[in-house]
Amino acid sequence: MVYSSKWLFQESQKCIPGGVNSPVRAFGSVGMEPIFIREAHGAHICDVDGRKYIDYVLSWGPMILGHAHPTVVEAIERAARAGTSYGAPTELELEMAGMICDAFPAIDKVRMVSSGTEAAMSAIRLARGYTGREKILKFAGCYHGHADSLLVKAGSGVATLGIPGSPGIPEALAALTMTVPYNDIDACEDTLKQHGHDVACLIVEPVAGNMGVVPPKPGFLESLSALSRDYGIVLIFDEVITGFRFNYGGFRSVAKIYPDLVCLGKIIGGGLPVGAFGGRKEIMDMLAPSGPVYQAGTLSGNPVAMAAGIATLKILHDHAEEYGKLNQRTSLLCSTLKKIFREKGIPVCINQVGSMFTIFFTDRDVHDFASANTSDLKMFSRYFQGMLTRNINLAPSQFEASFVSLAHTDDDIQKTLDACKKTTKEW
Ligand code: HOZ
Repeated sequence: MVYSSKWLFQESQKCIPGGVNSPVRAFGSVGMEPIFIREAHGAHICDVDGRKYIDYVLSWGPMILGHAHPTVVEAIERAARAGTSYGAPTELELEMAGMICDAFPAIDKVRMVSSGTEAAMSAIRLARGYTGREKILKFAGCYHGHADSLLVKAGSGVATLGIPGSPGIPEALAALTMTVPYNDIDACEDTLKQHGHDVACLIVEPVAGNMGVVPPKPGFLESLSALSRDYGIVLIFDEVITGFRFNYGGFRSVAKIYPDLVCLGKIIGGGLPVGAFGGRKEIMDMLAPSGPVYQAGTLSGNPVAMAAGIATLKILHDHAEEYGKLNQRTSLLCSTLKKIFREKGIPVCINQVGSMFTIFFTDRDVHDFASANTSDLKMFSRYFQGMLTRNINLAPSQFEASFVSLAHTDDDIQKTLDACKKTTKEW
């Protein structure tokens, strides 16, 4: 029996809240119902209705090699045949930790967890435990997973649903989270002048990806680093999306900045549920069992997930020159998209960093959450629908990033540009 996406969504809503296991997948903000996926290979994803799309969601970032890469699948199969979980340490965890420490100069020690949310949540607890302070500072529109302290003025699904936070988070806890606009170093400085000595950590996406893609202004991250040092604040770079995305390691443009902690996820799991947080030895050694800050997980460092992640990282390491081609291919895609919109007189701001990009339907420069919100969401929906109809699967929300993988070919890029021409022709 072959079920349609429509039928599966109806049935799913009876037993899964909203019919999905993560809100943005419901396609609510783009006025559609979700496509249910049957399988995916390389740059292409197929739904249960028999349609094949060029995929720019890529599982929200992890599939940088493309879907079902044979080497990764083989590593998963081999690991699974040896047992899927032991709840005891393995050699694979050591190998993964070594690879991460080698790739990130700021990371002396790393702890594996099962998601990016868990990584950020644990990093915050560690920063609080290390400093003995309770307040945290984040940037409006940045998203660091859905832990209680972090769902304040958050991006991603929270921005997509247009809500400021979430019921269920104690006010007393939310009050400890302060927010300032992304890229606004003056606002950050002012806030720290008042509260700096009570702030445990400053958490930031070095390239924001959850209010759509927003690059840091020159000097922004360097200034954050200096401010953190002045006030004895733990600086956390959330590289869940950006880690291994632009080059083998962290966001290269800030190579001279050493954050105290780094959160990772997505690519390091090769498509399996993995997160990690790591950093300076002195801070990491505060974690149990070396130190008093408690953090644990039955599936942390899971052998199958480690095998998928290691296989992915090895390929990236051994073909690091491919990053340049990937970033160039994405630049070509974005510059030609810009041209198509310009010729049609449709104002857009396309933010692209390496192989991630977002199209904002605005005549403004998008540099923070307020300017991201100037985008015409109706236009975005219309564009999304037009592209999906033409078999191009983009991130189904204005406040997310789309990604290009190493499996995307020139032909895929050309087909995407043709679809854009056809979509905007009707406008
Ligand atoms: N919030 C995730 C992307 N930033 C979406 C995850 C999902 O729906 O799979």
